[in-house]
Amino acid sequence: MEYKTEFSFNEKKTEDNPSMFFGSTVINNQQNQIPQEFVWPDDKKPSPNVPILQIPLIDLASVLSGDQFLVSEATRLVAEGAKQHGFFLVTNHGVDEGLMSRACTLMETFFKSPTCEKQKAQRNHDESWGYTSSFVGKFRKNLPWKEMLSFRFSPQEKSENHSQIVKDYIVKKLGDGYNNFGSVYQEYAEAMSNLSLRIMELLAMSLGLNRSHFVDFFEDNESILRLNYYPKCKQPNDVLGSGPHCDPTSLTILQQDHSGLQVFVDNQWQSIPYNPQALVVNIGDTFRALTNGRYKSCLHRAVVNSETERKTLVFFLSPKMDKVVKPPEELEGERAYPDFTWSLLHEFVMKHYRTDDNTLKEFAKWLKTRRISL
Ligand SMILES: O=C(O)CCC(=O)C(=O)O
Repeated sequence: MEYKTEFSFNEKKTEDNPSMFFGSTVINNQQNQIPQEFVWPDDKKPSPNVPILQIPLIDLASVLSGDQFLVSEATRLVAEGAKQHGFFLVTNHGVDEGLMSRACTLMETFFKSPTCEKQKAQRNHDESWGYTSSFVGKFRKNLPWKEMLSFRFSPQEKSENHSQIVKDYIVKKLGDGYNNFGSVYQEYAEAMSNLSLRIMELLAMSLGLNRSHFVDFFEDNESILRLNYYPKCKQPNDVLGSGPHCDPTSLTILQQDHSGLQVFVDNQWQSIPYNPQALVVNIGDTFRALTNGRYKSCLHRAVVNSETERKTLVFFLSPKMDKVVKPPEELEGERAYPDFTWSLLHEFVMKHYRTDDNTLKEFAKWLKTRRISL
């Protein structure tokens, strides 16, 4: 099916930062020239050939087997990757292959439906879930060549209210016809939340901490599941699917159907190798702060192409909003960042700051001006 929607542009400045706005630009792939809002400056445009980043490949089954040699080898590899750039791949992760494949295929049901259908789930500008019609964004230029549908997820809410937070949201916004769609992403978010806790065990061991240290911290996580849809583009070398950013969240798990993810390491963009059996994991700023800066969160971006659309499913693990983010005693020493809550960092990146590799430093300054003590 040809990707075709109308083109519109609305904008609204925020009170806090006049250079940020919430607008909506919808791509029309039939136009010969792509709209100027999507064209990135020359120094930020993607280069066609970038080297492939060497990143650790972790066989999670071997870690769960408890074999001491395999566990220590895996923790060594994870620590190495986490200190260099924060990226690694996991295989044998235990997430059902059928579920992963349904979750990827079903994205088309939504993203290829008419704009008015998708806009039933339109994201509110102060929330991080809902549909962003290509290009409802906070910025008036350098727009990302993509559409997104995001859901809040919390295992806690499920057990407390017997609700299915992802499914309930989908059916409420899009109607009963989306029952199956809702069940799939509910199940997918639960699987990714469980997987993220297994990866947290590995990360804790790699830092010499008690295996359950971060599981206890994240078991009532308030996370986001995001579906990214990158249409084909006639000028792929002028645009970016996702602009350079560091994830402000704690841990990111990404499933992709084609390559396109790049990371800025050793002063150059390098691409994450595409491995259909593997999920890509990366550390975000909140986890960086939890390790007192020992583990890195790294600038990354997504490129698009003219041949195929690309779909990615991304689970962003975050702690419960009001939990204090503070490194454990074992990792203390000179503090790299002040204590904070995810709720405050979330407010900062939603309202005041476009995330980059300085987010935590700028956030620390902002916290001082707010004189917030936790
Ligand atoms: O889709 C990708 O490859 C990257 C996605 C990403 O970085 C994001 O959604 O924040």
